[in-house]
Amino acid sequence: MRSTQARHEEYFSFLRSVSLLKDLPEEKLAKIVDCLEVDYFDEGEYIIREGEEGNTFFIIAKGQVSVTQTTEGNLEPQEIKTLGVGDYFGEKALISEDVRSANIISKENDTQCLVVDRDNFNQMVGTYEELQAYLKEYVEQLSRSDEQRNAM
Ligand code: WNU
Repeated sequence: MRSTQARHEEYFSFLRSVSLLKDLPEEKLAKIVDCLEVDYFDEGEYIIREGEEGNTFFIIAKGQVSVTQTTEGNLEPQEIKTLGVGDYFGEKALISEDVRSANIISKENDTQCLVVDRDNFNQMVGTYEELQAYLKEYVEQLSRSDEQRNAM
C-alpha cells in the first residue's frame, strides 16, 4: 500500500503545478492536500449538472471533461469547451453564490478529480487576496460569455 506520506507528496507536487495555486504558501497547499477528496468518474458521467446546488470545487488530476450549457434555440446542451489535467472548475457557484451554471461531463473512464469543499475553498481563496481577485474577475468574464452565447 502506498503510504499516506507518499500520497501527500504526490498531490502536493501536483497542486504546485496547477497555475492557479502555484504561488500559495507551502502550509496552505499542504492544508488543502490534507482535506482533499478524490472522486472517480466514468465516460459520460455527470460531475456537475446545470441548475443544481453546488458546494465543491474540482481540480482535474487525470482525464478530460466536457463543459456543456443549455443555450437559447438548442434542444441539447452545447459543448463550450473541454478541460484536462491541471484545469479546475466549479468555482463559479461558490463565488457567485448561485446554482451550477454549466454541465461538466467526464470524457473518459477513470477521470480523477480532486475535490475541495466550500469551507476549504473559502479558506484557500479567502485569505489570499490576489487569488480571490483573479477568480472574481474570471467568474465575471464567464457570466459575460454566458450572455453572449445566450445561455439559459
Ligand atoms: C462558461 N460559463 C460558465 C467553464 C473553469 C474555471 C474557470 C472556466 Cl476559472 P459552476 C459549472 C462550471 C463553472 C465553471 C465552468 O463550468 N465553466 C463555465 C464556463 O463559459 N461556466 N457559466 N467555462 S470551464 C472554466 C473558467 O467552473 O462553475 O460552479 O459549475 O457554475
